[in-house]
Amino acid sequence: VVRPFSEIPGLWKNGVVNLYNFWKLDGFRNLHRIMLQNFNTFGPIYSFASQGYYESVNIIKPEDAAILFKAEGHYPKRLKVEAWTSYRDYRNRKYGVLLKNGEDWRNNRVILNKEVISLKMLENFVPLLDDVGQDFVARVHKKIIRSGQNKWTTDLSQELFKYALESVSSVLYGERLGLMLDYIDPEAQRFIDCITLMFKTTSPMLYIPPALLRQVGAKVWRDHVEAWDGIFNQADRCIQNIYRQLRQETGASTEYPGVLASLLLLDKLSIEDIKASVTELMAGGVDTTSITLLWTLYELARHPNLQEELRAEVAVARTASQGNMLDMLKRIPLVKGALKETLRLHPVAVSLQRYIAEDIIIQNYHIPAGTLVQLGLYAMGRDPKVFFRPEQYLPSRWLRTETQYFRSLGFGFGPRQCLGRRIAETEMQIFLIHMLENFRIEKQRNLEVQSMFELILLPDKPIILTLKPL
Ligand code: HEM
Ligand code: 2DC
Repeated sequence: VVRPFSEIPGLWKNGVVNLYNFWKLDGFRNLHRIMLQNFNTFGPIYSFASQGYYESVNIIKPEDAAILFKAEGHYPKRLKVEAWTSYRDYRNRKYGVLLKNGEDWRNNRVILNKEVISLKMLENFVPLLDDVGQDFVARVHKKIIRSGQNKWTTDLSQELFKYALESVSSVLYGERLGLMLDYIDPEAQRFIDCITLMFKTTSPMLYIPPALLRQVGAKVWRDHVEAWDGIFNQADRCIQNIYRQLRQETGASTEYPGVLASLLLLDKLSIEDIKASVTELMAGGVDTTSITLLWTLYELARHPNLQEELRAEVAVARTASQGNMLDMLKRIPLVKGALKETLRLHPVAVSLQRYIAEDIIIQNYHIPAGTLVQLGLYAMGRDPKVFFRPEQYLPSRWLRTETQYFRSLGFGFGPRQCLGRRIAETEMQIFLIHMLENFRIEKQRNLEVQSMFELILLPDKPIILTLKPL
């Protein structure tokens, strides 16, 4: 017999006690480990209430994820990040595709899909992203020469932020910001810093309502507003710039003009809607890919033999495709496996969530429509019942040997999955190709890095790597 919702094991009702325990465990930074621990305590399904207003059922099994996503309905809805909607309401700015819901979300998303995530756009994106990749490599070579030691030892995160922002901007605006140069626009650097601050200040507001923090004038709310203001101002500048150029242009150019200009010319979304979503794309395109690349370099440094294997695959692909990058990307399955493996062990998103649109049965419990159900992505990636030897970094597991059914979910699933997925994947693949072709990646002995939660999962200490020319 199916058991009722109320019998799901877990931390029911006492939201205040939960929140207090959470605090004691430094929960704001440990959400991923707390979820893991809860699965160990309660089994593959548990409920969690904090604040009373935010109650969810947590699941971990791929088979259960399949049930969840079949019940997501026509207008899939994630956990609402109140800090983000509060800012927009406060400043009277429109929601973009990230924050919209229902019919409005769907209308916008359908049009954005064609310009941002359709396979057809790859041929437009690849030359732009390849240029940025080549410039990154040239920049590293220069740093190596300047060091006078034939190597460069550094925390690459700032360089990767710039690489990621340059990449996503080149696709969005069809032109370069110039972040691979020695002297960069201080406004661009400020944009990068604002995104980091925006994520960091969001996580406490998952548990303490932003409206309250705003009323008492809390620093975290003020910092959050300052961060989004910086993000919107910089994005506005970029958008205005393209808008002006478009109005001055006469004859139709044959060159691909970028996502923003394409959307403006298409004329199917209002300018305000376009601005809102392009701002979200620009902001969503920095920390996500750069941190995933940093984790990947870290894993390659820890596994020198695997690094050689990947290098060999890239060399063969280069020859076979005769330098055609679009073709080359079809010949690097192990590099793609490495990226999936990175997102398994170091996912950007600790969980995926949906408010389910219909009643479902999971682990023999009845869950009514409207419930917030969370898939613990970090916990699933490390579960020995789901992945054979989960602690091992094995890109080849994605080639054939193991089943992949609802296991590769780093970008989410279905019509509400990551809109930037195609850009992210292509940008990261091209980056790894160029890095493997040019440098050996090494790390210091005894460097053990773990994840910490600042809305997205980040390395808990600087990752110092050494790059040596081949
Ligand atoms: C949504 C992951 C890069 C823009 C999401 C979601 C995840 C995710 C898990 C939620 C999906 C769901 O609920 O099913 C990632 C990862 C990235 C990445 C792992 C890189 C490694 C990017 C980039 C952009 C971007 C580069 C922008 C160019 C967005 C947007 C949404 C989203 C706009 C909201 C889509 C919607 O609600 O319709 N991402 N992302 N992401 N991401 Fe990404
Ligand atoms: C954070 O409990 C933990 O891709 C919460 O590019 C549940 C939750 C809800 C939404 C998730 C968020 C988590 C992590 C960061 C995500 C976000 C949806 C989109 C966002 C996964 C798991 C991200 C990083 C976007 C951000 C774009 C934005 C900056 C404009």
